[in-house]
Amino acid sequence: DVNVMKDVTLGFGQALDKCRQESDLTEEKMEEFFHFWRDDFKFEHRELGCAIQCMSRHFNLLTDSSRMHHDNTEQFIQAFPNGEVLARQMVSLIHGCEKQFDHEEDHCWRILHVAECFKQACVQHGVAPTMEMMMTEFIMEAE
Ligand code: BOM
Repeated sequence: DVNVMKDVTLGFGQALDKCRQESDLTEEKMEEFFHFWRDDFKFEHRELGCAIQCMSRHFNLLTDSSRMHHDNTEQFIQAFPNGEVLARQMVSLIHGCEKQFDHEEDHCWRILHVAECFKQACVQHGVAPTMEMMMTEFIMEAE
């Protein structure tokens, strides 16, 4: 559900700082990772795709061809509270999106398109967290 997705996003977002430099993702292009869920967030910077690739690698969620590693991704999600309720659904949503953009050879662009498609799929399936939830939790974690 939406709460699990909030926790997974914040967990995944922990790798953003580590990946900023190598992906050239400036704070102007994305301040914090949870902005991903803003209604008006634009998926236009290739650097964000590179950053998501780097972040996924950090958690060992990619195969050698920079596609999602299904087992590792399922385990990653299951490690969050109630993660088992979303793990399979998320893997299947991401995989469905990967299939749509498999022709894109540039990994950074492909992953950016997959990420945007994944967000839309989450909204459609009612598992996308609200910005209010994201910000409240983010502030609580910082205190
Ligand atoms: O084909 C490459 C697969 C890349 C997956 C990109 C998925 C979108 C990730 C951005 C949002 C993340 C929120 C939670 C992390 C789930 C693993």
